[in-house]
Amino acid sequence: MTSHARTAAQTRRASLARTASFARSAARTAALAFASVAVVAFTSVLGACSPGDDDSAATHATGAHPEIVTPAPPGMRWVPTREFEMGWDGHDARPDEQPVHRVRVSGFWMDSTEVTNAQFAEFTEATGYLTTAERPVEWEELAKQLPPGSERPPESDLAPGTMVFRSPSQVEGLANYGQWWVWTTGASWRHPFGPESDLEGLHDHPVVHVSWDDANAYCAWAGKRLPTEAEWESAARFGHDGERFAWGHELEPGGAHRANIWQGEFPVIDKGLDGFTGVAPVRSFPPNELGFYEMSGNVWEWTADQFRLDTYALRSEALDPGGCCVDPRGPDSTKDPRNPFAERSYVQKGGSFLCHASYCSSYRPSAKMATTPDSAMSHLGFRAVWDGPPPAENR
Ligand SMILES: [Ca+2]
Repeated sequence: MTSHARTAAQTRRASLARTASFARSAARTAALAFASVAVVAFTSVLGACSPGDDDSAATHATGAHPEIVTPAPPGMRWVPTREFEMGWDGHDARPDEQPVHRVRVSGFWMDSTEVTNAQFAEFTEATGYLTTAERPVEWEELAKQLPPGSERPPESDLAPGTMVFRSPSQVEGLANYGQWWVWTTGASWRHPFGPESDLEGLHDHPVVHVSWDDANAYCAWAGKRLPTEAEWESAARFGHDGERFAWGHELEPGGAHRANIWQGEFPVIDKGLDGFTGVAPVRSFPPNELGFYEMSGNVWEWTADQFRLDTYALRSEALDPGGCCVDPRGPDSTKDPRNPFAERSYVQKGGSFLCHASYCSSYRPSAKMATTPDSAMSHLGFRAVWDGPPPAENR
């Protein structure tokens, strides 16, 4: 076994170790611990709406009654009900993006930015919540996610930790992601680069190293939820339906960088020509027409939908010719070749600062990844949706 192969095996084992912690964490988090907290927090959020918050959709007074303020939490934007072609069939489309099919997505509120470290800190300070990466793994749970007869990994692999991106000096091909993803004991959202790192200067960065379970726990506390993939894509594509990128057909229109992605040789050299190597603060790039920032690049964002490679094929087969799928949700079960033993795997959207055309052009709005609900990584965050009433002009 080569050193790279050993690295990959260790990485995989550690990744599966995180997978196994899901059942425990799910039992301890969103469904139970925060249901009551959410009510209190949500009331607080509503109370925070004020005309002085110039970044909030909540400040949008109606034209007819300027004294009436839309009761949305701060920092959220409205996505109107609309139809669009979901998916992509261009030259770089992957099987899970096809076939393109028409969907109708009802209006909804969504965070204008990825949830930041400062916002996530409010949640943990209010609740004492520990993320998946901050808790040790129970071998009994891990074993359920592994092939029968799997040996117990060493204790070091069961200690709290998460997957940290580390740019290698060289790589042997791009198939073995263990060359740049390193299981790091002591890393977490509070210590994003390892146990010696902290959040100094990073409070306006998107929170990372949060699992799907963690994201849902935050959402429950905030009175929100994760977007469906269709909702996310509706917001991301707005104004540019049928185009390759969220801003048009060109990656760098007029030479302008529109997202925090990778320039150079992935994963060895990131030239940072877009202004950033690594995660960028939220609002670093222009928002789209609806006011959403960083819908492409920066960090991947969890959605509520489970993953199947054939989700769109099955959906399209169920439609009449020329039909439209209304408010589609993900499948009821997972079928993820990347995580064959996982009971569940959830879709992520938007791509990250690691995305490069040579490896994954996943900053396209139809592109996606998927991982198990307990996975946490350096480039994975989320934003939330709120099921409140539409702004007055949409009623
Ligand atoms: Ca960059």
